[in-house]
Amino acid sequence: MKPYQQAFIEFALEKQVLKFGEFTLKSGRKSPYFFNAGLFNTGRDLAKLGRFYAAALAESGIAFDVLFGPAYKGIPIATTTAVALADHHDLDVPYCFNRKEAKDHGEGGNLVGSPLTGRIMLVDDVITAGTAIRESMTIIEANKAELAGVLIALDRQERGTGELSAIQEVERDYQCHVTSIISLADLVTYLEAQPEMAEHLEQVNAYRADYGI
Ligand code: OMP
Repeated sequence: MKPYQQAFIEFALEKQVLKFGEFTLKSGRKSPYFFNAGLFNTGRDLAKLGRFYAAALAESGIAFDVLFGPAYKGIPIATTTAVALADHHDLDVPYCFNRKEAKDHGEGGNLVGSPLTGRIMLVDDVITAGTAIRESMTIIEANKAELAGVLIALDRQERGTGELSAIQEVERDYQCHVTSIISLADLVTYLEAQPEMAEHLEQVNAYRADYGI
């Protein structure tokens, strides 16, 4: 695990974005942990979050032309990532987001920001079943753009409908790379080094045995 990944786990724990307990996921699965990116909810949090996304993007080496943040949760993520790329990586990258409601006046259309053209890097919080990504693909395809990759904060590394993870299904279906700041494997590595978190580790490992890939 890279130092920025360890720092990201500590940041998520500190902000209670990452919590242990009993949670019911969108899929109906009962999970011993949950990642709620909405709790990165101050200006400083958002600035810091952007730096982690930008670091993971630089690390991935995936070439892209435009950052796309799907409504709603992808919007602040794409914005802060674009700012961090400019401030910390000397990269001035165009970004764009969609609105969920169609607009029939003003500039029209459902996209705001840069045109959605070329190789698109989609940024979002978490992928579990991949539903949100599939919705975004419809928008990207309608604009005749191409999905270069997807960057999320946490890869839960869970099985999707079959033996592959939801993320592996997205990679197969759209021929793109999906990358994350941290994965469940990184979280397990972190927990293994924290003796006071042994109980959480045990529950996460049991969950992983049931639903992991
Ligand atoms: P998909 O759109 O099915 O991939 O699910 C992603 C959504 O799962 C997120 O937008 C959240 O609503 C939710 N989620 C989390 O935010 N964090 C988690 O740790 C787990 C989930 C989830 O319900 O699976």
